[in-house]
Amino acid sequence: MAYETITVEVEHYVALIRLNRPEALNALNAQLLTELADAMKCADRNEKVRCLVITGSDKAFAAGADISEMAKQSFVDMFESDYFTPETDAICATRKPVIAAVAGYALGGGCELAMMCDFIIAADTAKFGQPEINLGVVAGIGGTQRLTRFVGKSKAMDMHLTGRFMDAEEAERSGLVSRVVPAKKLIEEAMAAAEKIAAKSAIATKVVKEAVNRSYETTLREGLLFERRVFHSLFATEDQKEGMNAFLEKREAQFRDR
Ligand code: CO8
Repeated sequence: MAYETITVEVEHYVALIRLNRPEALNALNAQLLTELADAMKCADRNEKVRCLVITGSDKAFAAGADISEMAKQSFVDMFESDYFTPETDAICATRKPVIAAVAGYALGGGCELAMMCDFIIAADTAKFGQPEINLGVVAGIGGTQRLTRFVGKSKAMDMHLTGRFMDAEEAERSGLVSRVVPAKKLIEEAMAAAEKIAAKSAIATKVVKEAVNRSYETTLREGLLFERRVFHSLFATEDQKEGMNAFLEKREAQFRDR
């Protein structure tokens, strides 16, 4: 598929996907989400990719779903098309680790897209918000659920009910982002983190992702059992032998994803 609203570069086993609709501050329309879902599926299958980074521009990661595309839709249009569900399901189904590198606005669907990633690295210019309330609607691709899990009920209610924006410092303090870096260094830092992940055993990184995400879906007892079983199962891999032998032999591990 040829892309018009995103760009994809693969370097050092990392796929860097840039949202690229500068005229609309990277607002998410059907075309962009279809292309993004396709690019992520391709990256998941591509042996030259071991980690993904999604980013936007200096001004906006994404300023939300495209309001001009949504404005005329009726309930029946939204319901029958199941607007954005197949695309966001595909994005969330990516098994390789995905980092969101956020500068500028991450609003509405943009904030929700960032939260679909495995973790968020924010530039000091980042601004997060769920301002759908100002449009007479609510978040529709995960904001009420994921933001609440990230920052707790009180702050999530505040963000969704007032529509106010959260700056990078508050986002880090609240647990929404894993780290804040100077805007000029955002891509460098995100790529360095991605390359670090790309050097690990790909089996182990996929298992980490499954196990951490499982913590959102299940009870503590079931989650602990799941973790114990996947921990046990990793002892069937060559990468476990390599990782532990490399430590004992005081050398870098060379993982082969077996
Ligand atoms: N949709 C469409 N176009 C947009 C959007 C958007 N979300 N955001 C910005 N743009 C466009 C503007 O219309 C403008 O276009 P033009 O130059 O042609 O007039 C251009 O981008 C630049 O924007 P501004 O001139 O407004 O730039 P400012 O720097 O003055 O302001 C803001 C930047 C504060 C980000 C402002 O643009 C803004 O408030 N944008 C809207 C933010 C918003 O409300 N986002 C939530 C959208 S709703 C949503 O995301 C729901 C998600 C769930 C969907 C689920 C479906 C099932």
